[in-house]
Amino acid sequence: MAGRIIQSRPNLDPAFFIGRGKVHQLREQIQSGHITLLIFDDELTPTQQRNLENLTECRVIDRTQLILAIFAQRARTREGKLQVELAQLDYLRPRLTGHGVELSRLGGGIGTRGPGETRLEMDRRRIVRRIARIRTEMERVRSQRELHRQHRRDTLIATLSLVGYTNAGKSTLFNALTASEVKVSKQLFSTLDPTLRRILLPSKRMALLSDTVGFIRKLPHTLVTAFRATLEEVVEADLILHVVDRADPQFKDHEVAVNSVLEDLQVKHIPILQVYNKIDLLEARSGRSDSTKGVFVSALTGEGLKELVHRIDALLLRDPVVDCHFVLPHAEARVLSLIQQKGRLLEKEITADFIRVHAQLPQSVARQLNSFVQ
Ligand SMILES: Nc1nc2c(ncn2[C@@H]2O[C@H](COP(=O)(O)OP(=O)(O)OP(=O)(O)O)[C@@H](O)[C@H]2O)c(=O)[nH]1
Ligand SMILES: [Mg+2]
Repeated sequence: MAGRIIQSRPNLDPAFFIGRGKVHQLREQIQSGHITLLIFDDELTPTQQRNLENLTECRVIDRTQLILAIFAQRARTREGKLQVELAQLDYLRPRLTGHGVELSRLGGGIGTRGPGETRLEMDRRRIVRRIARIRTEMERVRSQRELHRQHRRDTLIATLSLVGYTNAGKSTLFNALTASEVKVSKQLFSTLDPTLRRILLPSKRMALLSDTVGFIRKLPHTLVTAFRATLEEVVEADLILHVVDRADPQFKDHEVAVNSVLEDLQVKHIPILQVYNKIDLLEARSGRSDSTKGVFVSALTGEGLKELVHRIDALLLRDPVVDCHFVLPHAEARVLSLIQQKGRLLEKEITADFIRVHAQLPQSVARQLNSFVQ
Protein backbone atom coordinates (compact mmCIF):
# COMPACT_ATOMS: atom_id res chain seq x y z
CA MET A 1 0.00 0.00 0.00
CA ALA A 2 1.17 3.52 -0.76
CA GLY A 3 -0.25 6.88 0.15
CA ARG A 4 0.61 10.53 0.07
CA ILE A 5 0.21 13.19 2.70
CA ILE A 6 0.54 16.92 2.17
CA GLN A 7 0.64 19.43 4.97
CA SER A 8 0.59 23.21 4.56
CA ARG A 9 2.27 25.06 7.38
CA PRO A 10 3.47 28.63 7.74
CA ASN A 11 6.78 27.31 9.04
CA LEU A 12 8.55 24.01 9.50
CA ASP A 13 8.71 22.30 12.85
CA PRO A 14 12.40 22.25 13.80
CA ALA A 15 12.10 18.91 15.54
CA PHE A 16 9.76 17.01 13.24
CA PHE A 17 9.55 19.00 9.99
CA ILE A 18 5.76 18.45 9.97
CA GLY A 19 3.45 19.29 12.86
CA ARG A 20 3.46 17.07 15.89
CA GLY A 21 -0.23 16.29 15.60
CA LYS A 22 0.47 15.13 12.07
CA VAL A 23 3.28 12.88 13.26
CA HIS A 24 0.93 11.11 15.65
CA GLN A 25 -1.67 10.76 12.94
CA LEU A 26 1.02 9.32 10.66
CA ARG A 27 2.05 6.85 13.31
CA GLU A 28 -1.45 5.45 13.43
CA GLN A 29 -1.69 5.22 9.66
CA ILE A 30 1.65 3.45 9.54
CA GLN A 31 0.53 0.86 12.03
CA SER A 32 -2.85 0.20 10.49
CA GLY A 33 -1.58 0.24 6.91
CA HIS A 34 1.60 -1.78 7.54
CA ILE A 35 3.69 1.02 6.08
CA THR A 36 7.42 0.28 6.02
CA LEU A 37 8.88 3.45 4.59
CA LEU A 38 8.24 7.19 4.80
CA ILE A 39 9.68 9.38 2.08
CA PHE A 40 9.80 13.16 2.52
CA ASP A 41 9.95 15.17 -0.70
CA ASP A 42 12.27 17.68 0.89
CA GLU A 43 15.45 17.77 2.88
CA LEU A 44 15.28 16.76 6.54
CA THR A 45 17.85 17.68 9.14
CA PRO A 46 19.52 14.73 10.83
CA THR A 47 17.58 15.53 14.00
CA GLN A 48 14.24 15.67 12.24
CA GLN A 49 14.89 12.38 10.57
CA ARG A 50 15.87 10.69 13.81
CA ASN A 51 12.92 12.14 15.73
CA LEU A 52 10.49 11.05 13.04
CA GLU A 53 11.87 7.54 13.02
CA ASN A 54 11.71 7.25 16.77
CA LEU A 55 8.17 8.47 17.02
CA THR A 56 6.67 6.68 14.03
CA GLU A 57 8.79 3.54 14.44
CA CYS A 58 9.13 3.55 10.67
CA ARG A 59 12.08 4.04 8.40
CA VAL A 60 12.31 7.62 7.16
CA ILE A 61 14.23 8.88 4.16
CA ASP A 62 14.32 12.33 2.62
CA ARG A 63 14.51 13.58 -0.94
CA THR A 64 18.30 13.68 -1.01
CA GLN A 65 18.59 10.16 0.29
CA LEU A 66 16.09 8.81 -2.19
CA ILE A 67 17.88 10.44 -5.10
CA LEU A 68 21.20 9.11 -3.82
CA ALA A 69 19.81 5.59 -3.68
CA ILE A 70 18.60 5.95 -7.27
CA PHE A 71 22.00 7.20 -8.38
CA ALA A 72 23.68 4.33 -6.54
CA GLN A 73 21.65 1.83 -8.48
CA ARG A 74 22.13 3.71 -11.69
CA ALA A 75 25.85 4.50 -11.72
CA ARG A 76 27.48 2.22 -14.24
CA THR A 77 31.12 3.08 -14.35
CA ARG A 78 33.54 2.39 -11.52
CA GLU A 79 34.22 6.10 -11.16
CA GLY A 80 30.52 6.86 -11.12
CA LYS A 81 29.91 4.31 -8.39
CA LEU A 82 32.73 5.73 -6.29
CA GLN A 83 31.46 9.25 -6.78
CA VAL A 84 27.99 8.27 -5.59
CA GLU A 85 29.35 6.39 -2.62
CA LEU A 86 31.32 9.46 -1.67
CA ALA A 87 28.16 11.57 -1.78
CA GLN A 88 26.41 8.96 0.35
CA LEU A 89 29.14 9.02 2.96
CA ASP A 90 29.11 12.82 3.00
CA TYR A 91 25.39 12.68 3.56
CA LEU A 92 25.78 10.08 6.25
CA ARG A 93 28.50 11.76 8.28
CA PRO A 94 26.41 14.38 10.09
CA ARG A 95 23.70 11.80 10.63
CA LEU A 96 25.75 9.49 12.76
CA THR A 97 24.61 9.06 16.28
CA GLY A 98 27.06 7.82 18.87
CA HIS A 99 26.23 4.23 18.03
CA GLY A 100 27.05 4.12 14.39
CA VAL A 101 24.50 3.66 11.69
CA GLU A 102 23.33 1.09 9.23
CA LEU A 103 25.00 1.91 5.99
CA SER A 104 22.61 -0.38 4.19
CA ARG A 105 19.84 2.13 4.60
CA LEU A 106 21.56 4.29 2.05
CA GLY A 107 22.08 1.58 -0.45
CA GLY A 108 19.85 -0.32 -2.80
CA GLY A 109 16.93 -1.73 -0.92
CA ILE A 110 14.54 1.15 -0.69
CA GLY A 111 11.29 0.00 0.78
CA THR A 112 12.00 -3.14 2.66
CA ARG A 113 14.80 -4.39 4.76
CA GLY A 114 15.13 -7.71 3.06
CA PRO A 115 16.61 -10.57 5.00
CA GLY A 116 19.60 -10.71 2.66
CA GLU A 117 20.49 -7.09 3.11
CA THR A 118 23.84 -6.60 4.74
CA ARG A 119 23.88 -4.31 7.71
CA LEU A 120 27.19 -2.64 8.04
CA GLU A 121 27.74 -0.89 11.26
CA MET A 122 30.06 1.98 10.68
CA ASP A 123 31.41 4.51 13.04
CA ARG A 124 32.85 7.87 12.17
CA ARG A 125 36.40 6.69 12.00
CA ARG A 126 35.58 3.96 9.57
CA ILE A 127 33.71 6.41 7.38
CA VAL A 128 36.63 8.79 7.29
CA ARG A 129 38.91 5.90 6.35
CA ARG A 130 36.53 4.76 3.65
CA ILE A 131 36.37 8.27 2.19
CA ALA A 132 40.15 8.40 2.02
CA ARG A 133 40.24 5.03 0.29
CA ILE A 134 37.62 6.08 -2.22
CA ARG A 135 39.63 9.16 -3.10
CA THR A 136 42.76 7.11 -3.75
CA GLU A 137 40.79 4.60 -5.77
CA MET A 138 39.27 7.41 -7.81
CA GLU A 139 42.71 8.69 -8.75
CA ARG A 140 43.62 5.24 -9.97
CA VAL A 141 40.39 4.82 -11.92
CA ARG A 142 40.83 8.22 -13.56
CA SER A 143 44.21 7.30 -14.92
CA GLN A 144 42.75 4.10 -16.34
CA ARG A 145 39.96 6.03 -17.96
CA GLU A 146 42.19 7.65 -20.51
CA LEU A 147 43.19 4.19 -21.68
CA HIS A 148 39.57 3.20 -21.84
CA ARG A 149 38.73 6.34 -23.86
CA GLN A 150 41.47 5.54 -26.28
CA HIS A 151 39.97 2.10 -26.73
CA ARG A 152 36.50 3.57 -27.32
CA ARG A 153 37.89 5.92 -29.93
CA ASP A 154 39.36 2.97 -31.76
CA THR A 155 36.24 0.83 -31.89
CA LEU A 156 33.92 1.06 -34.84
CA ILE A 157 30.67 0.93 -32.92
CA ALA A 158 29.15 4.30 -32.11
CA THR A 159 27.36 5.03 -28.85
CA LEU A 160 24.18 7.03 -28.46
CA SER A 161 22.93 8.42 -25.18
CA LEU A 162 19.30 9.14 -24.40
CA VAL A 163 19.00 12.06 -22.03
CA GLY A 164 16.04 14.12 -20.92
CA TYR A 165 13.81 15.29 -18.16
CA THR A 166 12.32 12.61 -15.97
CA ASN A 167 9.19 11.07 -17.51
CA ALA A 168 10.02 12.33 -21.01
CA GLY A 169 9.74 8.79 -22.34
CA LYS A 170 13.42 7.84 -22.61
CA SER A 171 12.94 4.24 -21.52
CA THR A 172 9.88 3.83 -23.72
CA LEU A 173 11.86 5.10 -26.68
CA PHE A 174 14.80 2.91 -25.68
CA ASN A 175 12.47 -0.08 -25.76
CA ALA A 176 10.92 0.92 -29.04
CA LEU A 177 14.31 1.34 -30.69
CA THR A 178 15.88 -1.79 -29.31
CA ALA A 179 12.68 -3.83 -29.06
CA SER A 180 13.68 -4.87 -25.58
CA GLU A 181 12.04 -4.87 -22.23
CA VAL A 182 13.14 -2.23 -19.77
CA LYS A 183 10.92 -1.30 -16.93
CA VAL A 184 8.67 1.57 -17.92
CA SER A 185 6.20 3.09 -15.56
CA LYS A 186 4.27 6.19 -14.77
CA GLN A 187 6.45 6.72 -11.78
CA LEU A 188 9.33 9.10 -11.92
CA PHE A 189 12.78 7.58 -11.97
CA SER A 190 11.58 4.27 -13.27
CA THR A 191 14.97 3.70 -14.81
CA LEU A 192 16.90 1.92 -12.12
CA ASP A 193 18.88 -0.65 -13.99
CA PRO A 194 21.90 -0.15 -16.14
CA THR A 195 20.71 -0.18 -19.69
CA LEU A 196 22.86 -0.45 -22.71
CA ARG A 197 21.67 -2.26 -25.82
CA ARG A 198 22.53 -2.65 -29.43
CA ILE A 199 20.54 -1.10 -32.19
CA LEU A 200 20.73 -1.86 -35.87
CA LEU A 201 20.62 1.21 -38.09
CA PRO A 202 19.27 1.41 -41.67
CA SER A 203 22.86 1.52 -42.93
CA LYS A 204 23.26 -1.88 -41.17
CA ARG A 205 25.76 -0.35 -38.81
CA MET A 206 25.41 -1.32 -35.19
CA ALA A 207 25.32 1.31 -32.49
CA LEU A 208 25.06 1.08 -28.72
CA LEU A 209 22.15 2.92 -27.17
CA SER A 210 22.25 3.87 -23.52
CA ASP A 211 19.32 4.97 -21.40
CA THR A 212 20.05 7.37 -18.55
CA VAL A 213 18.41 8.45 -15.35
CA GLY A 214 16.05 11.40 -15.76
CA PHE A 215 17.01 14.97 -15.06
CA ILE A 216 15.05 16.84 -12.43
CA ARG A 217 14.65 20.35 -11.17
CA LYS A 218 15.48 21.12 -7.57
CA LEU A 219 18.35 18.66 -7.55
CA PRO A 220 19.94 19.14 -4.13
CA HIS A 221 23.18 20.96 -4.83
CA THR A 222 25.16 18.45 -2.81
CA LEU A 223 24.22 15.85 -5.41
CA VAL A 224 25.33 17.60 -8.54
CA THR A 225 28.64 15.74 -8.73
CA ALA A 226 26.98 12.41 -8.04
CA PHE A 227 24.36 13.07 -10.72
CA ARG A 228 27.06 13.83 -13.25
CA ALA A 229 28.69 10.57 -12.35
CA THR A 230 25.60 8.73 -13.59
CA LEU A 231 26.02 10.53 -16.89
CA GLU A 232 29.59 9.69 -17.66
CA GLU A 233 28.75 7.73 -20.73
CA VAL A 234 26.99 10.79 -22.11
CA VAL A 235 30.34 12.53 -22.23
CA GLU A 236 31.70 9.66 -24.30
CA ALA A 237 28.76 9.40 -26.69
CA ASP A 238 28.98 9.94 -30.43
CA LEU A 239 25.49 11.40 -30.44
CA ILE A 240 23.13 12.63 -27.73
CA LEU A 241 19.40 12.18 -28.16
CA HIS A 242 17.61 14.76 -26.04
CA VAL A 243 14.13 13.39 -25.44
CA VAL A 244 11.46 15.98 -24.67
CA ASP A 245 7.88 15.31 -23.58
CA ARG A 246 6.31 17.63 -26.15
CA ALA A 247 2.87 17.12 -24.65
CA ASP A 248 3.92 18.52 -21.28
CA PRO A 249 2.86 22.16 -20.96
CA GLN A 250 6.19 22.84 -19.28
CA PHE A 251 8.27 21.17 -21.96
CA LYS A 252 10.24 24.33 -22.73
CA ASP A 253 11.33 24.74 -19.09
CA HIS A 254 12.37 21.09 -19.02
CA GLU A 255 14.33 21.52 -22.22
CA VAL A 256 16.16 24.51 -20.76
CA ALA A 257 16.90 22.63 -17.53
CA VAL A 258 18.37 19.70 -19.43
CA ASN A 259 20.35 21.98 -21.74
CA SER A 260 21.96 23.70 -18.82
CA VAL A 261 23.09 20.36 -17.38
CA LEU A 262 24.44 19.40 -20.78
CA GLU A 263 26.37 22.65 -20.88
CA ASP A 264 27.88 21.83 -17.51
CA LEU A 265 28.86 18.41 -18.76
CA GLN A 266 30.96 20.02 -21.46
CA VAL A 267 29.64 18.03 -24.35
CA LYS A 268 29.68 20.85 -26.90
CA HIS A 269 31.67 18.75 -29.34
CA ILE A 270 28.97 16.05 -29.43
CA PRO A 271 26.04 16.47 -31.83
CA ILE A 272 22.64 16.63 -30.10
CA LEU A 273 19.39 15.62 -31.74
CA GLN A 274 16.17 16.91 -30.15
CA VAL A 275 13.52 14.19 -30.05
CA TYR A 276 10.05 15.57 -29.40
CA ASN A 277 8.11 12.66 -27.97
CA LYS A 278 4.46 11.90 -27.17
CA ILE A 279 3.11 13.59 -30.28
CA ASP A 280 0.20 11.15 -30.12
CA LEU A 281 -1.09 13.36 -27.33
CA LEU A 282 -0.96 16.53 -29.40
CA GLU A 283 -3.69 17.93 -31.60
CA ALA A 284 -2.94 16.89 -35.14
CA ARG A 285 0.08 18.78 -36.43
CA SER A 286 -0.04 21.40 -33.70
CA GLY A 287 3.30 22.19 -32.15
CA ARG A 288 5.27 20.37 -34.76
CA SER A 289 6.30 23.41 -36.67
CA ASP A 290 7.89 25.19 -33.75
CA SER A 291 11.20 23.54 -34.35
CA THR A 292 12.76 22.37 -37.52
CA LYS A 293 15.89 20.88 -36.02
CA GLY A 294 14.16 18.15 -34.05
CA VAL A 295 12.36 14.93 -34.86
CA PHE A 296 8.76 14.39 -33.76
CA VAL A 297 7.92 10.92 -32.54
CA SER A 298 5.64 8.85 -30.42
CA ALA A 299 7.59 6.16 -28.66
CA LEU A 300 4.26 4.62 -27.75
CA THR A 301 2.66 4.34 -31.21
CA GLY A 302 5.91 4.17 -33.19
CA GLU A 303 5.09 7.25 -35.25
CA GLY A 304 8.21 9.04 -36.49
CA LEU A 305 10.63 6.34 -35.36
CA LYS A 306 11.64 5.49 -38.88
CA GLU A 307 12.63 9.07 -39.54
CA LEU A 308 14.42 9.13 -36.21
CA VAL A 309 16.67 6.18 -37.02
CA HIS A 310 17.48 7.67 -40.42
CA ARG A 311 18.43 10.96 -38.79
CA ILE A 312 20.57 9.08 -36.27
CA ASP A 313 22.23 7.15 -39.05
CA ALA A 314 23.05 10.34 -40.94
CA LEU A 315 24.56 11.97 -37.85
CA LEU A 316 26.93 9.14 -36.96
CA LEU A 317 30.36 9.62 -38.40
CA ARG A 318 32.08 6.65 -36.82
CA ASP A 319 32.80 4.06 -39.49
CA PRO A 320 31.02 6.31 -42.01
CA VAL A 321 28.91 4.94 -44.78
CA VAL A 322 30.54 5.22 -48.19
CA ASP A 323 29.19 4.88 -51.68
CA CYS A 324 30.91 2.06 -53.61
CA HIS A 325 30.98 0.61 -57.08
CA PHE A 326 32.32 -2.91 -57.44
CA VAL A 327 32.89 -5.25 -60.31
CA LEU A 328 32.67 -8.85 -59.19
CA PRO A 329 33.70 -11.87 -61.20
CA HIS A 330 30.91 -14.48 -61.18
CA ALA A 331 33.12 -16.67 -59.07
CA GLU A 332 32.88 -14.07 -56.31
CA ALA A 333 29.10 -13.92 -56.28
CA ARG A 334 29.11 -14.72 -52.56
CA VAL A 335 30.43 -11.21 -51.94
CA LEU A 336 26.91 -10.06 -52.82
CA SER A 337 25.47 -11.63 -49.71
CA LEU A 338 28.16 -9.98 -47.62
CA ILE A 339 27.18 -6.62 -49.10
CA GLN A 340 23.52 -7.23 -48.38
CA GLN A 341 24.23 -8.31 -44.88
CA LYS A 342 26.57 -5.47 -43.96
CA GLY A 343 25.20 -2.62 -46.03
CA ARG A 344 22.72 -1.56 -48.64
CA LEU A 345 22.76 -2.93 -52.14
CA LEU A 346 21.44 -0.16 -54.40
CA GLU A 347 21.96 -1.55 -57.89
CA LYS A 348 23.09 -4.80 -59.40
CA GLU A 349 23.73 -5.45 -63.06
CA ILE A 350 24.64 -8.91 -64.25
CA THR A 351 26.57 -9.11 -67.51
CA ALA A 352 28.09 -12.12 -69.22
CA ASP A 353 31.47 -11.46 -67.60
CA PHE A 354 30.82 -9.60 -64.37
CA ILE A 355 28.38 -8.47 -61.77
CA ARG A 356 28.40 -4.72 -61.38
CA VAL A 357 27.32 -3.50 -57.99
CA HIS A 358 26.47 -0.12 -56.52
CA ALA A 359 26.23 -0.22 -52.74
CA GLN A 360 26.48 1.80 -49.56
CA LEU A 361 28.72 0.21 -47.00
CA PRO A 362 30.39 1.12 -43.74
CA GLN A 363 33.94 2.14 -44.54
CA SER A 364 35.35 -0.82 -42.59
CA VAL A 365 33.48 -3.25 -44.85
CA ALA A 366 34.23 -1.34 -48.03
CA ARG A 367 37.95 -1.60 -47.25
CA GLN A 368 37.74 -5.37 -47.19
CA LEU A 369 36.37 -5.28 -50.72
CA ASN A 370 38.99 -2.90 -52.08
CA SER A 371 40.19 -5.39 -54.65
CA PHE A 372 36.79 -5.33 -56.41
CA VAL A 373 36.64 -1.59 -56.83
CA GLN A 374 36.05 -0.69 -60.43
N1 LIG B 1 1.12 8.94 -24.81
C1 LIG B 1 2.42 8.65 -24.76
N2 LIG B 1 2.97 8.26 -23.60
C2 LIG B 1 4.29 7.97 -23.59
C3 LIG B 1 5.10 8.05 -24.75
N3 LIG B 1 6.36 7.71 -24.42
C4 LIG B 1 6.34 7.42 -23.10
N4 LIG B 1 5.09 7.57 -22.58
C5 LIG B 1 4.67 7.37 -21.19
O1 LIG B 1 5.34 8.29 -20.35
C6 LIG B 1 5.63 7.69 -19.09
C7 LIG B 1 7.10 7.79 -18.77
O2 LIG B 1 7.83 7.02 -19.68
P1 LIG B 1 9.31 6.48 -19.38
O3 LIG B 1 9.79 5.88 -20.67
O4 LIG B 1 9.37 5.67 -18.16
O5 LIG B 1 10.05 7.89 -19.13
P2 LIG B 1 11.59 8.14 -18.75
O6 LIG B 1 12.01 9.38 -19.47
O7 LIG B 1 12.40 6.92 -19.00
O8 LIG B 1 11.47 8.44 -17.20
P3 LIG B 1 12.66 8.36 -16.06
O9 LIG B 1 13.45 7.12 -16.31
O10 LIG B 1 11.87 8.36 -14.83
O11 LIG B 1 13.45 9.61 -16.24
C8 LIG B 1 5.11 6.25 -19.18
O12 LIG B 1 3.83 6.22 -18.62
C9 LIG B 1 5.06 6.00 -20.68
O13 LIG B 1 4.09 5.03 -21.03
C10 LIG B 1 4.47 8.46 -25.99
O14 LIG B 1 5.06 8.57 -27.06
N5 LIG B 1 3.14 8.75 -25.91
MG1 LIG C 1 13.55 5.84 -17.76
